[in-house]
Amino acid sequence: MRSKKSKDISRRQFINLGVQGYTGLHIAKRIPPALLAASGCTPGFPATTTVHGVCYHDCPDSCSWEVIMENGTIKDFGGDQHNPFTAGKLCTKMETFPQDITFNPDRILTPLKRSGKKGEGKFEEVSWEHALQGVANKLESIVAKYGGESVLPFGYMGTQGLLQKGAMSNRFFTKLGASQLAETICGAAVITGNIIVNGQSTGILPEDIVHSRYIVLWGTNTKHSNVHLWPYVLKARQNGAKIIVIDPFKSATAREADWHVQPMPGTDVALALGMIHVLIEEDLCDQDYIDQYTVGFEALKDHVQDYDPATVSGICGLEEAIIVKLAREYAQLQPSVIRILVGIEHNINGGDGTRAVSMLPALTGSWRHHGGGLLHLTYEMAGKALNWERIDLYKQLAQKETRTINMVQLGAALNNTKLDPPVHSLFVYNANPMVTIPNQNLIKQGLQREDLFSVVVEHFITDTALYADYVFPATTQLEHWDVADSWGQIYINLNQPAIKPLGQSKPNTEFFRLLAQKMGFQEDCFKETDESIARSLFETDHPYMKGITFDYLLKNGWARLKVPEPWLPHREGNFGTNSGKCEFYSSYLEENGKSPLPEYKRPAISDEDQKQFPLWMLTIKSTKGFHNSSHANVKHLINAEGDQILRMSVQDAGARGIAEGDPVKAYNQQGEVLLTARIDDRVRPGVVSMPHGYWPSLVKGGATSNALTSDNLTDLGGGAALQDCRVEVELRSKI
Ligand SMILES: Nc1nc2c(c(=O)[nH]1)N[C@H]1C(S)=C(S)[C@@H](COP(=O)(O)OP(=O)(O)OC[C@H]3O[C@@H](n4cnc5c(=O)[nH]c(N)nc54)[C@H](O)[C@@H]3O)O[C@H]1N2
Ligand SMILES: Nc1nc2c(c(=O)[nH]1)N[C@H]1C(S)=C(S)[C@@H](COP(=O)(O)OP(=O)(O)OC[C@H]3O[C@@H](n4cnc5c(=O)[nH]c(N)nc54)[C@H](O)[C@@H]3O)O[C@H]1N2
Ligand code: SF4
Ligand SMILES: [Mo]
Repeated sequence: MRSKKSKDISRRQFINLGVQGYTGLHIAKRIPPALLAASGCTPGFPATTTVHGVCYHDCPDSCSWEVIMENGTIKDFGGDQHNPFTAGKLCTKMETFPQDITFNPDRILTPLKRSGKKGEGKFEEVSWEHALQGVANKLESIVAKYGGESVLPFGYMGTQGLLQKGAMSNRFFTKLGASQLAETICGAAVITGNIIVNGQSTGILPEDIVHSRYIVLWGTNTKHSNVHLWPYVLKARQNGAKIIVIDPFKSATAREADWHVQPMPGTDVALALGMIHVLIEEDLCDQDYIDQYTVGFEALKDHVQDYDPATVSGICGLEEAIIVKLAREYAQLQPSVIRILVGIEHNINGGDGTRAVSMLPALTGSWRHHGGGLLHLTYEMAGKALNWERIDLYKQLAQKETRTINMVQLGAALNNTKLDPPVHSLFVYNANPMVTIPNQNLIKQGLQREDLFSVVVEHFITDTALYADYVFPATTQLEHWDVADSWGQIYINLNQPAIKPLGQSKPNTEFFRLLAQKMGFQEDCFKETDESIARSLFETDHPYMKGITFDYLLKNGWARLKVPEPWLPHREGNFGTNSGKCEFYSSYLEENGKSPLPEYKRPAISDEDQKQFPLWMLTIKSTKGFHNSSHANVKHLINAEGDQILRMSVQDAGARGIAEGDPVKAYNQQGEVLLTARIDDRVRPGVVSMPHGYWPSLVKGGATSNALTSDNLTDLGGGAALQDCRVEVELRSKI
């Protein structure tokens, strides 16, 4: 989530809850002895030691963990009991992380070279020396022939640790003069939308939600995707707060809410503008706050004339009374807070939807109250506090500004022979685009190209790795150093290796260090060790970092940034925009040919397509066991989830003669997916949903969620409009 793109956006200015019990597992008993031996752990260590670490997943919680080592083996593993945010508990899927990932018998432990056809999954084991030389030779010839930009790095948030995510790879690819990747699949549109209005994406602190009295979880499935925020939300409810969920899907969170508002997907912008209409009509705004700290109110007032409750009701499919009630309660029950993550963004109205929603706290003056305002991201805090110059050191290696390719359109880029130069080499690390990027079939077609040289650095033979020419074995979080900030809370963590790398696996950083050597890159920065990079990040005198040193974290694992509290970022304005105010009206967007005020855009679908593919398909992170595509190869988790299911309403199922448990096919121009029908009230008529994360090679039909999604972009930020997806569904025979 926090990534280069978000920093660019701000630069361009546009834009204990009580310990719940230590649930660590007695790992040593469960891990096959052969694998333990492979970890280099030999009995005979003198005492029990605790090694501090942090979860590496792209998740707002960034949980701190403890690895209890005894006699050199992992005795116990679990959430840190002392860290108030982690509160001694990891999420269900991560409690068994050592067995499921680090010690999974399917893990790749040597470099592999393709010996069959692309996609066939046939590889031979080769030495590091052989594999690195093979990659370096090929890379040199590709760069000599087509230039550095013909190489596309595709690294994402498989690990969000600051070292293993990009510290060495960014140096490597910048020196090579490779194409750059726009990391837009997650957060691009919401971050852009919020920054345009409020100048930053940091709102209130997550813990402060306990002070809120009206909590709107807008397009976010807190109970599943932000597990450690949920107890704070429940605490607020104990204190008298009302919990509202706005989501076209009856998510696990929506089921627990006091009120679930279920609009049609992609219509949040209209709903928020409708609420603003009511706030203004009924004189529910905080005019004093508006006068002092905002710009463009009069223009907004005129604009929302078009968004009266009757019109909005037609767009969102909600009764007028719902829109009115939501606006009234939101304004009157203070402190009110809106929690947004990424649910709003993945459609063509994603950026404007976020803009409209992000304006609401300034209109009602919610920012004045402790626990009131917007709860969005937190990465900007660590972004200021850590020695970011060290993370950005790679920029000094740039010889020229190279082109940028949007990750959302990977399939198009791989298949576009007219690109100058075409993509001749792809490096994938910390990502599994065959599962997570829209337009799966186009990506597959690109990866099958015989003239594409592809290298994957991974833990497993993922569906992306199946197509690689070389696969390199990466270490997991138990085996390498890292430093983690967070985009969902304000703790900094140091992750120390608890065990030696299994087999011949190496950290991403080491892979790029070794490849740099082979390529003859001479700069000192390619020799820097992980520990040295980690130490350098703490060379800062920023007040948030007072007392938080590398040595402190070595001993304690984690620390909370020393931010001023109570944290009321916009009690008196202080917005990060050019005007210093909350900008309802954006001159920046106007200058750039976009609408200065947020507006609802009807999806551009022809009548013909609408007839052929009438159902709106949501492909969402609704499983308990998977994290995007991660863990979706772990047998007990797959068994617990079962087959890919399609949720549909009684009406839509009836119209197609489909009964509960029937085998069905969902299809559109992009592809088709085989599913099992689940008929219930989780989606409204006209909308269907399926879970995201399954691997094509592990399911019937060989296709998963992103075989149906398109690579259309969002209105702002170049994000993925992947939830703007239409399908038809039909019964298939039960053979
Ligand atoms: N268990 C688990 N936790 C995770 C992840 C995971 O894969 N599994 N992934 C992590 C990542 S990468 C991220 S970014 C976060 C994301 O965290 P969230 O933002 O909470 O994630 P999503 O599940 O993508 O979307 C949340 C909800 O948005 C709804 N939604 C879809 N379209 C719309 C719309 O147009 N309007 C509205 N109002 N709602 C809509 C969906 O139905 C879904 O229930 O979660 C992180 N945490
Ligand atoms: N249809 C649909 N598509 C979506 C979404 C959706 O809701 N619906 N959500 C989107 C969102 S919000 C996101 S963030 C993206 C996520 O997309 P990805 O970043 O591709 O996420 P993952 O599927 O978790 O894949 C991460 C990979 O990194 C690997 N990995 C982990 N640690 C390391 C390491 O230290 N080294 C190396 N080399 N590899 C490592 C893991 O084994 C895993 O295979 O998916 C997006 N795609
Ligand atoms: S995935 Fe999220 S909730 Fe689960 S352990 Fe990791 S950081 Fe915590
Ligand atoms: Mo994400």
